Amino acid sequence: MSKGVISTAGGGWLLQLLVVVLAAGLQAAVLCGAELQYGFYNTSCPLAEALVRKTVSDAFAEDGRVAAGLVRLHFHDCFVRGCDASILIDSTIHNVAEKDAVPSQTLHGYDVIDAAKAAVEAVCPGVVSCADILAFAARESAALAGNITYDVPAGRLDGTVSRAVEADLGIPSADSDLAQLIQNFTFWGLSPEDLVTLSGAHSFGVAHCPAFADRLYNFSSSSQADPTLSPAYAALLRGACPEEGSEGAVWLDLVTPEVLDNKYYAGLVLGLGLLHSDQELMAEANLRAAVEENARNRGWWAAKFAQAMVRMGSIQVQTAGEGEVRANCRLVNSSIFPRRPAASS
Ligand code: HEM
Ligand SMILES: *[C@@H]1O[C@H](CO)[C@@H](O)[C@H](O)[C@H]1NC(C)=O
Ligand SMILES: *[C@@H]1O[C@H](CO)[C@@H](O)[C@H](O)[C@H]1NC(C)=O
Ligand SMILES: *[C@@H]1O[C@H](CO)[C@@H](O)[C@H](O)[C@H]1NC(C)=O
Ligand SMILES: *[C@@H]1O[C@H](CO)[C@@H](O)[C@H](O)[C@H]1NC(C)=O
Ligand SMILES: CC(=O)N[C@H]1CO[C@H](CO)[C@@H](O)[C@@H]1O
Repeated sequence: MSKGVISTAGGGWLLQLLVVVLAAGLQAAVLCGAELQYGFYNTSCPLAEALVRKTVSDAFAEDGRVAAGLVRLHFHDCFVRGCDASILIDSTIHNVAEKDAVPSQTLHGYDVIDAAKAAVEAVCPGVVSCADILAFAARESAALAGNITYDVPAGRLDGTVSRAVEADLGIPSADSDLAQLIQNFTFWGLSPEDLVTLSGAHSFGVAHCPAFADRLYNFSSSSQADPTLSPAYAALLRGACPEEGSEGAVWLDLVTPEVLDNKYYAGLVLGLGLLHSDQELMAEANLRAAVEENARNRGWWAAKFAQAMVRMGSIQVQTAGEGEVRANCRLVNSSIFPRRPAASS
């Protein structure tokens, strides 16, 4: 502590006060703010990430489709109440949970999360949250299906509330136009650029006919199909979904349907976006330029995707306080262990 500062008159005192107030404010922000940490389970459960990796890669070897399922589960988790594993909670006689909402009907991969959780609980019971396991599982999926690797900061707590109506209202629909999509992402602190980057997750996995059939039949008075859809692709899709009520499934990315890569963007440029919400990324000049850049350069997109997944995985996370570490990812208050203590002071 310099004597000079203390003995300086007037402005010096003010300045010092300002510095103290600012520092206190910053410290408060750090303590109250939900900061995730890389290697959060280094000492409390050093095997956690490896066990999730093993479980997901075993499941992937059995059925490669689980990778897309797990990435989508993580997205649906984070876009309702933040990344708190609220999507994993089962409905009860008292409560209809998110997983029974309309946009959740085609979600899958819950069994893989249960298996990963069981493996982790066996070595360190009550320590690793379901929300972190889901974030790790999505990361392993990106590695297995896309050779995209990144570190996942952790420390999320599991929420205790899950309501179907919130998923019905909050998960963006495939019919959304660009303005709605941007609004949705902005609400969660993600940029229009993140919207473009994360939509690249539609480079693997499937969509079922009801998600896009309105683009194929009776689209408008002047056109049977959506004119932004390539006519040849529309014809192909009508074969897969012979009428508006068809239930079949179609790959989201025609070119490399099971690989998480940038071919999705090449498809958008050619009018091969399956969902209206996909093709909408071409509706604005700056975003269209981003699509074209992604289409040209896989590594460039993959690096942005990894960073955007970390940002998505940080949405409204709770690291202390209200949340818990569930023992069973499907059940609230299933742990016999005390809650993680609130951050001190
Ligand atoms: C931009 C807004 C988004 C909309 C409107 C949207 C909508 C949809 C729809 C309608 C489906 C097909 C569901 C079905 O019919 O089975 C789907 C599938 C999928 N979505 Fe999205 N999605 C969006 C963003 C995202 C994001 C940000 C991610 C992840 C980062 C993601 C990952 C996936 C994956 C991996 C699938 C394939 C799932 C599977 O094969 O089971 N989506 N999405
Ligand atoms: C965990 O270990 C890694 C590697 O040594 C380190 O980078 C990271 O900061 C550690 N995290 C915590 C929370 O201790
Ligand atoms: C996976 O990516 C790394 C660089 O991130 C690269 O060196 C490696 O060749 C890639 N592997 C495959 C199978 O594409
Ligand atoms: C399209 O509209 C016409 C006239 O409204 C109707 O008769 C027909 O069933 C519709 N087709 C589909 C596939 O919905
Ligand atoms: C879970 O426990 C918390 C805290 O004890 C309580 O407020 C909440 O109502 C419980 N929720 C359920 C679904 O049991
Ligand atoms: C927060 C937000 O903007 N949510 C919207 C996301 O999109 C759906 C429709 O697709 C709206 O109903 C939500 O309000």
